[in-house]
Amino acid sequence: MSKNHQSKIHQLLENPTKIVLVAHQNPDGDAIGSTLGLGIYLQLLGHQTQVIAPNDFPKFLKWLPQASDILTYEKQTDESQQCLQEAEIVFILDFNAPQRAGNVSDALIGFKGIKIMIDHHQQPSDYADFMISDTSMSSTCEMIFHFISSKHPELITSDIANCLYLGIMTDTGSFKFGITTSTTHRVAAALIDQGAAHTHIHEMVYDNNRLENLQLLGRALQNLKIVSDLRTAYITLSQEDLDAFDFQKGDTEGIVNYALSLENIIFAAIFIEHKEDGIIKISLRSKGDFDVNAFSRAHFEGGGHRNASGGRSKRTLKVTEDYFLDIVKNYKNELSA
Ligand SMILES: [Mn+2]
Repeated sequence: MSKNHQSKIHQLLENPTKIVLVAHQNPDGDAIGSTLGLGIYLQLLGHQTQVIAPNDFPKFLKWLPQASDILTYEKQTDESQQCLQEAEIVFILDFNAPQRAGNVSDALIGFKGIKIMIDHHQQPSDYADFMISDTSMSSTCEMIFHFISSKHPELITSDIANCLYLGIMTDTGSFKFGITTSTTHRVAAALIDQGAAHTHIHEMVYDNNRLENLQLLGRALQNLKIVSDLRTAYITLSQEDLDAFDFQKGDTEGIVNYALSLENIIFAAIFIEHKEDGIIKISLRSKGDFDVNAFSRAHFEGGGHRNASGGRSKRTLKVTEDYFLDIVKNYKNELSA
C-alpha cells in the first residue's frame, strides 16, 4: 500500500514557519540522515527547524552536518517540549506510528499543528494528517531525495547529499539488500554528483571501530547457534558480554547480518540483553520470502520490513531464547529447504 500527498506537502511548506523533525527511538542512519537532510532543505526554504531524537544515537552518525544541533529528548526534555509546542508542523520520518518515538510519543500524539509522515515501513498508522508511505522504497532517505527533487532539485547541497547517501547506504546494507532497486542506484549516483563523499561516508560508518567493537563481535560469533533443519541461525549477547567490551550505543549494529551470511541460512536473529531497560532487544533478518515483519509482529512486539525487522521481549534472555526455539518450529514449511 502506498499513499502520496507529495504536492500537498510542498504547498504546506510555501510559507516559512517553525518545523520540528522527529526521529524514531534508537535512531539509525536512515533516521538521522533523513531528519538532518530534510531539515537542511527546509532551512534553505526559510523555515526554522529543529531535529529531535528520543534518545542518543551512535557515534558513527555524529559527524554528519548539524548532528550536534539535534536535541535528545531523554536529556533535553524541557527544550524539546518547548520546540514541539512552538512548532506549526511536525515531520515524523522513518517510522509510521507515534509509539515508535518512545518517550516522545505522548508529545507527538498531543501535537496541535500539522503532522506529516514520510516512511517506508509496512502498515502505517493513521497518525499523520499528510503522508508519503511507500514500502517499496529502500529507505526514507531515498524518499526524501525524491521529495526534494520533485520540486527543487537544485537545492540538494553537498550537506544534504551526504546525509541522504548515508541513510540509503546503511538501510540497504551498502546496496545489497533486495529492497535496492535500479532507482536506488540512480539516486545514489545523483547524490554523488551533488557532492556526497561516498568513500568518506563508508569509512566514517564502517571503518571506525574501537578494538572493543571487534572483540564484542568475536564474542557474538562464538555465541552463534545454528538450527540447520530450519535454516536458522541466531546470536545471544548477555549484559555480561556487553559489559566485558565496554558496550556503547551502536556497537551491536549489523552483527545479526553475520548470522545471515552463513551458507544455507535464510533466517537470522540476535537477542541482546539490556538489563537497565529490562528488555531483550531483538533484530531479525531473512533472505527471500520469509517475512520477519510478520514474525516479529506475531511474537516480539515489533515489526519493520519483510527482510529486516526489530522486536523486543520482556522475559529473560534464556526464556526468550527457549521461546524463540519453540515458535520457530511452527514455520518449518516456510523455512526448511
Ligand atoms: Mn529506514
